[in-house]
Amino acid sequence: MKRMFGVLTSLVLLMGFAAQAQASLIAYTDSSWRVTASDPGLGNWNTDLLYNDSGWETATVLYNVADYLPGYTAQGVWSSGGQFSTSETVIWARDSFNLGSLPLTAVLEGGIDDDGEIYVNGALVVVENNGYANGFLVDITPYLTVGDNLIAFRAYDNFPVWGYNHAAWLQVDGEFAQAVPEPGTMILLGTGIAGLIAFRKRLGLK
Ligand SMILES: [Ca+2]
Ligand SMILES: [Ca+2]
Repeated sequence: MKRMFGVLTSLVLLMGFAAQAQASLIAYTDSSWRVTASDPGLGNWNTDLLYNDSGWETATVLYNVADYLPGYTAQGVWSSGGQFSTSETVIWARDSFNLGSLPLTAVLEGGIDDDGEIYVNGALVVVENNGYANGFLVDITPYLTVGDNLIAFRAYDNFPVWGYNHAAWLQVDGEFAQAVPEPGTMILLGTGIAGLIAFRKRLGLK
């Protein structure tokens, strides 16, 4: 009976292992992003990983999103003019991230004060043009690729009635299939398989 329990446990472990997904933070706005308040024009700033953004500045961090939404890693960013600049009311921003494998799911979440567009590897994935600050959440899984990925956005403040309080943040959270089981799981699986073999022998199976 004990052995039977061991076999059942090993089967449950095997099933759990097969279905396991590992949550992972893929990208988020912080001071490492490249930002400019000067219109880059109709270039390839939002489509080309190799676009030369050496003339751009590093993002100015305005606040930690976690101060308002616990659990988030992203930071609210803008150009060096800061959150209340009357001259830098539009920014262009970009960053890249590397994926060793494709995630099972990847969700882009964030907020812009007030509007803008977000691109992932050149694909337009978010269009914000409702005229006020708001958040968004979109599945970007189909747009990702193994290797380097480009994420870029333009954000603009179009609601001066309430002040030029511009800011933007985004975060990409993914779930990956767990490719390598942890050592502890390996031992448990090994024990389970040994138990399964012993159980089959007891039943006269080879
Ligand atoms: Ca908006
Ligand atoms: Ca605003």
